Amino acid sequence: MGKEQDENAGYLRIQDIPALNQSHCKMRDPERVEKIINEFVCGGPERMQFVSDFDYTITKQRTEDNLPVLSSFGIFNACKSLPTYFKEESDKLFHKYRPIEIDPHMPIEEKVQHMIEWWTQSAKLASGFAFDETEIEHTASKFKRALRDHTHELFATLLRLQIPVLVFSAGLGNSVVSVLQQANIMHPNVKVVSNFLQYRNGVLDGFQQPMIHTFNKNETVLDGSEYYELVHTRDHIIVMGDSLGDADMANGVPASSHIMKIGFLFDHVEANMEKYMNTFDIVLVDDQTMDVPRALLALVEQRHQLRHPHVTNGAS
Ligand code: MG7
Ligand code: MG
Repeated sequence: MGKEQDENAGYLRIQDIPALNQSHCKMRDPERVEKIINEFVCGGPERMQFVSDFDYTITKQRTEDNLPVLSSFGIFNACKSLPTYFKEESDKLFHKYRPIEIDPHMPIEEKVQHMIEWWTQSAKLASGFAFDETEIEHTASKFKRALRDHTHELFATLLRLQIPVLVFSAGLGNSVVSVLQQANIMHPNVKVVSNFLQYRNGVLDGFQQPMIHTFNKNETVLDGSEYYELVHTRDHIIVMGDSLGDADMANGVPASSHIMKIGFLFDHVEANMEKYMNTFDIVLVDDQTMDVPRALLALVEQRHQLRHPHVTNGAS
């Protein structure tokens, strides 16, 4: 009887979810957020998937000691054995193309051409010399300290609930995997889709296909893949990112899906606020933790345990 009552305990309210009532947690449409949470909770973990950006989403935008956090490409560029011209040329490309990437006025279609050029030239630059990947591991080991607070707990919950996790990065996959591995969160339910180094005859030969750049970073590039097969029936999706383009990562999933988009905003808060509010369902201002996504999953897990006490909680 008690169980039945709990199960019908009714609609969850935003005001009863402390993580969503923090002053830095902003929502354009709290009713919509509330509705999606209730869909998630009713559907249970088996309908959920989790999609996250890596750079400055899994890693922090700001660390306590204010030490800069390198991006996944940055970790590669910091490797000591790279040819001297590499860093110079790579910086030149960055200074040419980065302003285009974030230009608020240029239309996306026009940007795409430039981004393809950037990633292509970067791949060419990373070609024709020997490179030992353990160097990436060495640099990456310093950046496991830069993961958002409670990232371990988040990934442990996702594993416990067997929710597939896609870490989607237009950066360098080798660095992403290395950081996740060294932080012990590269669990079997975690898949990294990104740009990985390619070798030919023992020397570096750019990146493997398909190229993942800022504007094709969405589930359409997964079409027909093994991962797509795994997740295409999971229509309850949490998407997390720190850039506006990250909100599109779930494009390509069926239109009937329920998607909760969480955006981490840190730089130029005032100038960016309106766009972030219009793009993400939840905007977290200078939040260097995983507490909000964890709170959502905790609600899903609680209701799931009430329904299936024998499945998820062997101890009780
Ligand atoms: N980004 C894209 N490319 C490069 C590169 O070759 N070097 C460096 N340092 N950064 C690059 O995490 C993805 C982000 O990395 C940047 C080809 C872009 O700004 C992209 O959004
Ligand atoms: Mg990012």
